[in-house]
Amino acid sequence: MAAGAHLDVERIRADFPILARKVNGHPLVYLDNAATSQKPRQVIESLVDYYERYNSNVHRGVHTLSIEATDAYEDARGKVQRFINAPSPQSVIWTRNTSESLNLVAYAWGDANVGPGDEIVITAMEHHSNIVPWQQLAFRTGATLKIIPETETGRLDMEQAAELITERTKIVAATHMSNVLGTVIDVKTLAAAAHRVDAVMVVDGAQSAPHMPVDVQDLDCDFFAFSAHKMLGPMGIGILYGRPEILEAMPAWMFGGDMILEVTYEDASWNDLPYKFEAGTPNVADAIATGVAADYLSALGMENVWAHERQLTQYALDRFAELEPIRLLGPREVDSKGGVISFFHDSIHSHDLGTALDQLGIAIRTGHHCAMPLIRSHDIVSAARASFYIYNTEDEVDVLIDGLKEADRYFSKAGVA
Ligand code: 7TS
Repeated sequence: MAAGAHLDVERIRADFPILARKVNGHPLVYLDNAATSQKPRQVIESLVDYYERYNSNVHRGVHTLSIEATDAYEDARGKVQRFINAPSPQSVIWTRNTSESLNLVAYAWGDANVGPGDEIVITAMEHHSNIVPWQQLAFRTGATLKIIPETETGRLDMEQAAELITERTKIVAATHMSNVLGTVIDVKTLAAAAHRVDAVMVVDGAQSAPHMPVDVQDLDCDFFAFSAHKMLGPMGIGILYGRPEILEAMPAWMFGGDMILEVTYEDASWNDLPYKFEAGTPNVADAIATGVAADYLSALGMENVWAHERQLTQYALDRFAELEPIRLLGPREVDSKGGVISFFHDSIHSHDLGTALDQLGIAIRTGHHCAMPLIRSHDIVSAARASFYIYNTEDEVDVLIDGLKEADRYFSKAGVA
């Protein structure tokens, strides 16, 4: 491990089969981690192991395979509980992804507690998944959506936040880290403001849980949503943490097998937490593999993961300064941002930049990043984005910068830029 290094990146890279791949004749440089992360062999093997050795339905079998599957499924819940320091396994609900977790809160808690004249406060940095469920809740209930603005330097305007969170506020919903700007939001302070007016605090942790230490009890949030696929786990599985007493009081949302206690033709009653919110056969294999992913990250140490990414981001920010026609979105200082750098070229469309980089084996994301209001507020329609993870290196940042210089030269010669 190199001096000053927080992670043994070479060793980590050896765990990720896909990183050995070539794309368009070049070694893959995967810088689209905010969209989804790659998966280590341990996670892939866990999926194969489940289907080869103990695939079975859970919570209903007396046979060995079902008992093994149930034990592993619940064991994984415990791993995720420890990963975010949730107070109990019952407060950890498996969903499909962050989007479903947020919809669950909007429907189950929102429909029961929000009415005409109430206010829902979100931020100007939200992914559509943390805008539209609240907008729809507002339409259904007659509530109003309020937006905490971004400052000139790409941070959240906390003074405005203090003014917008009032006695009328029922829900404050904020991303912990912006998927476009990389800005880390002080959700702990927002939670305190929400609680002063008896509102609930919902945190979209899709971009934070994979990259930094998260302690939901320390944040004092009421709900925390994230996706396994952005933290080395499989697609199709997500997590909703809910404060236990709120989950107890919250009505069920989806109905069906496993979530019931007793059913007659006249009525039905609900199972205990967390099963009340897990209707139907769950995604057992992917839950177990999520536990493996959480273990993988915990073994590295989330402090080290965060330090590695910030170091890499600082390096990238310094190197981006060499690129004249390219402008950055979001804070320029790593003390207030994580490993996401969004940028745009004065005269080359981000899709063209993305395609040019792909020719060199470099994977970035381009477009509106599912955050149209945020992108538009910067008077652009599209941006390019590089986002880092545990296996990325300074050499890869160099490849990106060289690639951008090459694209700039190419399009300039073609008379486009
Ligand atoms: N919230 C944030 C902050 C996100 O970045 C994303 C996904 C989601 C919610 C939704 O997660 P899902 O697992 O339910 O889809 N963000 C991105 C992205 O930035 N590029 O692709 C997906």
